[in-house]
Amino acid sequence: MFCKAKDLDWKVGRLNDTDYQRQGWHLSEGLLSSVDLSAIDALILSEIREHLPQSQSIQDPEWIELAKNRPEIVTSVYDAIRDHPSILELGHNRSIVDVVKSLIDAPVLYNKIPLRIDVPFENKELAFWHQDDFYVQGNSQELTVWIPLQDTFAHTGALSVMTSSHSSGPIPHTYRVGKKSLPTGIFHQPVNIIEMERGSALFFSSYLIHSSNLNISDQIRYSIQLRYSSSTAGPHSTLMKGTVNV
Ligand SMILES: O=C(O)CCC(=O)C(=O)O
Repeated sequence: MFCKAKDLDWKVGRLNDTDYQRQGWHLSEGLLSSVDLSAIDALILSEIREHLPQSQSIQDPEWIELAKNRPEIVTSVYDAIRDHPSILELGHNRSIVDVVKSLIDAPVLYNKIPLRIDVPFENKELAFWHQDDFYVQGNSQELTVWIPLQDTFAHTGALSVMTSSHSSGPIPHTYRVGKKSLPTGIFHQPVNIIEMERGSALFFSSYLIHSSNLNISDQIRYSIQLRYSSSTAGPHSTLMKGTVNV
């Protein structure tokens, strides 16, 4: 059973009382078609085939076994597809950009677009609770669009969000663990795990506190994180490889 967020009526323009404004996040179900994602599927599959030529899909069971046992191969697939034009292209997808335009003024897309490959039971790259703003250091009108390439249940590692936490604005991330930093003293707030079908996209404020969950399924969890900034809300981040108009 997937989370059924009320669909934002973005077609009529920017509204004052939207779920995005109240919750700090908006789930747009069925926003993307298979065609919208097929270039990225094909890109990943072509890199998988460099290591396992007979692979039939990005969820090929043999590939998943190889990925579990040989993390260096996952890293090499990740490195080979990083910054590929078809990932940047998704950031210009009309359906996505129309929603972004309904949420922030004069958006631009950051050129740094991570494509995560989360192998079952691998915890090294899990993102602990954080605001993207802490790491991106952009202006106050920035948002992330989180797009899974497969149905993503809680057990696949669906994202957790602390609903309405964006309304606090930027908060200190004072607890350090490795390269990551977490806020403290905020965990009394309600948390939702956003289960998503392939084709859905989650839009959330860069002030929304959120975290990864461990993928304990038998599938690889692929996801793309597009980030947009507003051209009218102050300087953009200098850490995100520049911006492009959408
Ligand atoms: O995909 C994930 O698990 C974490 C993504 C995330 O935290 C982010 O995009 O800011």
